[in-house]
Amino acid sequence: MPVERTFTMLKPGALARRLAGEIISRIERKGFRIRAVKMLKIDRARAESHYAEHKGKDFFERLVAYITSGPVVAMVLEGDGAIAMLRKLCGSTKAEEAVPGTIRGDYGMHTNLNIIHASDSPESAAREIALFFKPEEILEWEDGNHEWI
Ligand code: 3AN
Repeated sequence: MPVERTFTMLKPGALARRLAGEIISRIERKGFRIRAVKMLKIDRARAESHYAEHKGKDFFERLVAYITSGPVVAMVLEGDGAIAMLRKLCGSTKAEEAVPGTIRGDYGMHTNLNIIHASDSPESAAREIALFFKPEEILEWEDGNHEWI
């Protein structure tokens, strides 16, 4: 598996429900290395850019309203096959299909109040990382744990 970087974002519901620490802990425990993290409030322009592929869909306005309603925690994560691995840890987009044991399966009842975003491809990961982080905000560091994870 190649080492990949992926982008994730804990959405406003995660902070409002005080689940941010718990979710970050699950991500770390799985074995992802955090390369960058920041808390911010997304403005409409950035929300529309992030979710550009959904513009025009019936849930788009609700999605933008939700994602701009409060702070989010954005992160760059790294690991072997990190993009697919994080999607697996998050679980299905649809709340009714998200299996218990996954983050979405454990913490959500409604698709439109989905609490975590994870990039779905190398192209999305690169685009989303660039939308939220400057290159100098992504830290190169080693913890010596690689052979154990
Ligand atoms: P994912 O976030 O799993 O890649 P996408 O890209 O299809 O899924 O959808 C982006 C976000 O839009 C989801 N995380 C969810 O919050 C919201 N969303 C997707 N489909 C629906 C839907 N049918 N109804 C309401 N919200 C939706």
